[in-house]
Amino acid sequence: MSVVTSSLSKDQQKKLLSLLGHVRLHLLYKASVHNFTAAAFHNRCDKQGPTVIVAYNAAGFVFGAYTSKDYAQSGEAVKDGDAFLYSINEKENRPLRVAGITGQCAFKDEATGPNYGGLVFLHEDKPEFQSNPGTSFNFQAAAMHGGDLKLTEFEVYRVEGFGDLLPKPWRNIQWTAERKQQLMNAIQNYKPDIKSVHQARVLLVGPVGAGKSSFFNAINSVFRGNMTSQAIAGTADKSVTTQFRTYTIKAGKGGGAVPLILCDTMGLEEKPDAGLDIEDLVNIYKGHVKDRYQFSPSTPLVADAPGFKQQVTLNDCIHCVVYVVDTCKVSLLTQKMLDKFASIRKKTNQLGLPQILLMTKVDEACPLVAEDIKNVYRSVYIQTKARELSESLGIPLSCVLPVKNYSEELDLDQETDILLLAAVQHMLNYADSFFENQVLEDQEANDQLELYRSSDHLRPVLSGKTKHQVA
Ligand SMILES: Nc1nc2c(ncn2[C@@H]2O[C@H](COP(=O)(O)OP(=O)(O)O)[C@@H](O)[C@H]2O)c(=O)[nH]1
Ligand SMILES: [Mg+2]
Repeated sequence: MSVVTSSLSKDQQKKLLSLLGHVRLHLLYKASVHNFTAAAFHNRCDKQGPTVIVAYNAAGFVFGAYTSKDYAQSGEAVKDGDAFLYSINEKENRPLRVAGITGQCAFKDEATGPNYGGLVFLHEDKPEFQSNPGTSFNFQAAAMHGGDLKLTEFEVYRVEGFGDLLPKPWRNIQWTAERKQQLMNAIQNYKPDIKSVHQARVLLVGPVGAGKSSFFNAINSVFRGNMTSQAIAGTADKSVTTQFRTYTIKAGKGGGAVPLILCDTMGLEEKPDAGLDIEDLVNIYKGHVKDRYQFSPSTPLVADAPGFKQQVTLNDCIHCVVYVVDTCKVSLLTQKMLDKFASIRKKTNQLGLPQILLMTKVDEACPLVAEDIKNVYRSVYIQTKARELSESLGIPLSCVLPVKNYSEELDLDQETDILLLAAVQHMLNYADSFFENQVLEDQEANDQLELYRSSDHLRPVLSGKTKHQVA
């Protein structure tokens, strides 16, 4: 009996796995061997759990669809927040990944070939597919398959290993009481590199309900040694937080302030006139927004309003931006929300602010993590979601930090604390890199002044910046 082998090259397989995470692919069906018919496909691929379709055309495209659901010829439209279309191209290092249109089904589970709306395979039992961008999935036909609608090969693989634990964690964490104490000491004794700055100011940005307020509460609880809920957390659809709040953290009851200020904002909403406004955000970055300023999405803060702080120093500015995303909702982030993130990232990059991505609710997202938080860096699911977020938001994986905030618990837990504290330490390290840049910029500005003093040329205008003031 001949063995059916995969047509994927090593490079193609690597790229495909980069979309799926730490999984195994088991070839179920190969059309050139088993026939290009819907019946042959269903015979081998029904009720197999998560699968990925790999289609090939003569134009050199390798593309297809992933679904976490079964094919079962039920006649139903199947919803699957995890489903996506993809395309791998030799010339592109990064595969194209297209998430489904919100509210639309991933595929029609019928006796036909796999029908993902945008891509319909084995149409009329022929080695062909139909391309309908805009149905269930939005994509550019040229980038997906190059417009060549004939299939040279068509394979389906079972995706195995989701829900597994990695043999080795992808980040090493010491889960000991000593480590917790070490992290607490390091954070409490933190000193910004610039003498005039007293503490790192970290801004939390993200959709409503992502866990921004809960993160502050959790960190505050860790330092207090008991559960606190100073920032109001909630579950309402619309932003519960509508004020700009800056929170200081005390080390123990009546203890000194930890050199970290966490700033909590109104949530991001996808509609243009709702949620945090980008102009307001820039004013926050520059330190112009006063504590307890009441946001109004339809009327952003203007320079002469009472909530606007005129005189600002580097102390008032944001030193590190933390995007907060609910791990359970990673696959459900809409294009509009991703666009909002992209425009915020662009602005934040322009201002030279370091950025971190916090993935909250890892306990809700993965039962293995709910069972034991120490599994956070061993859960295949969490790793996959971290990669997915890093890809879709364009943030390096090294800046993605999964955490669990306290939500229903009455008592603190050492391991949860360590994960939270490690995230804070990262934020302080990133704030440091911002301070380093400020020192360098100042130095450059001074050097430039010196240069012009010692010559007869006109003095340059130094972008209107005074020392330690951000334009
Ligand atoms: N299980 C779990 N629930 C969380 C976590 N973080 C936040 N929550 C819950 O999610 C809901 C929204 O959180 P909130 O902090 O108000 O989100 P915000 O709108 O970003 O400030 C609340 O009910 C929290 O208790 C987490 O890490 N794990
Ligand atoms: Mg909030």
